[in-house]
Amino acid sequence: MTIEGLTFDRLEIRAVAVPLGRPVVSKVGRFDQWPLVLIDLHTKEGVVGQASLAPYLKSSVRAIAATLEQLAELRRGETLAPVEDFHRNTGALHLVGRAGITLIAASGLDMAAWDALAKAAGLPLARLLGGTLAPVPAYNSNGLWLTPLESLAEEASALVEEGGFSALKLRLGRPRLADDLAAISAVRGAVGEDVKLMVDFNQGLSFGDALHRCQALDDEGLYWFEEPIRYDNLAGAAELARRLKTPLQLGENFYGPRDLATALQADACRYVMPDLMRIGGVTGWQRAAALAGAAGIEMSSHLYPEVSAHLLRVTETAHWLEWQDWANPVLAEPFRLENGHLVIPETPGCGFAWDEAAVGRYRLDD
Ligand code: SMN
Ligand code: MG
Repeated sequence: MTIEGLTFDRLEIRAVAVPLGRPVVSKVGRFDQWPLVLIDLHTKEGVVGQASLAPYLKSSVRAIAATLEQLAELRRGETLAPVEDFHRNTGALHLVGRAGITLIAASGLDMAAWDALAKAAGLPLARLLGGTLAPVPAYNSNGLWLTPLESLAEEASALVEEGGFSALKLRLGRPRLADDLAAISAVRGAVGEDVKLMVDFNQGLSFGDALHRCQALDDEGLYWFEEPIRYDNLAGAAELARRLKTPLQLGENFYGPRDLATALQADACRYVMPDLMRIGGVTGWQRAAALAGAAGIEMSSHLYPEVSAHLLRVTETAHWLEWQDWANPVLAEPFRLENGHLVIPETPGCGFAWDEAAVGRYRLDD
């Protein structure tokens, strides 16, 4: 099969809500289940490109699916060309905005199209993009939410054990500084000084509280401070970045590579961590990676570990993969972890397929 030969036929969109091993308890909400929109992009040649979107909220599933359908209608019968399609898809929806659901739907289609191209080429995506499949350094982000302090030590040890991890993410921003300090000390006591601790405030603090809280935590040896304040307050982030020693991390809410450029121009952060659903899928990631690379800023991933792993292999300033096992319940063969690294399978495309029986079990009503 030649990769020029793929023709967009139709999209199959199914929504599931999978159980979470550890419920997400964070400043962006509490989630016991994790909704996923599964995209199967069928081509006339029989290759099927697959991707998923994680909209956090079940109530957003319908709007995303409707937008995907609308874009599919425009692409039907055309040759798959994700870079060109990305512009046409976002352009088709710009009257309702270039971010939000426009970009989420375009990102989903883009990831599915790249998966199809890589499958047609018979190559894992990282290879198609010019890289190799070496294991990708990951931190475990599967727990350490804003849950009772007493549970954190045992959970931290279990999280390290899950894949021989050398780095974990802990959520902070409890009402009292003393409780954030107690959370850090519980985790440190359990896993020791050598395990890196990324901490995430999930935009939960006002600027003044963030300055006070982060200054008080600045000598705790934390690896990064993630999103202390609202993601769109870049001037505030820049001020925090100037006044703190611990590197500031932003990026899961960048809508498109231009948001990353704007954050770098504002000196708003030391590190970046785009999310494939918002940065613009594979196409958007590669542009973001070029900007981060040119600026010498290290780039990590947010969610979507199976696809992000491929992209980190071709990212000049690749940093850390955020590992979450949340999609595992619907994957036929979940990716393996080895010594704190995610192992990319030697399979064409992104290397995953749906477990159809599980999809049936977790399916949300249409
Ligand atoms: C996060 C991700 C998904 C749900 C809640 C919180 C978090 C992260 O910001 O960086 O993992
Ligand atoms: Mg975060």
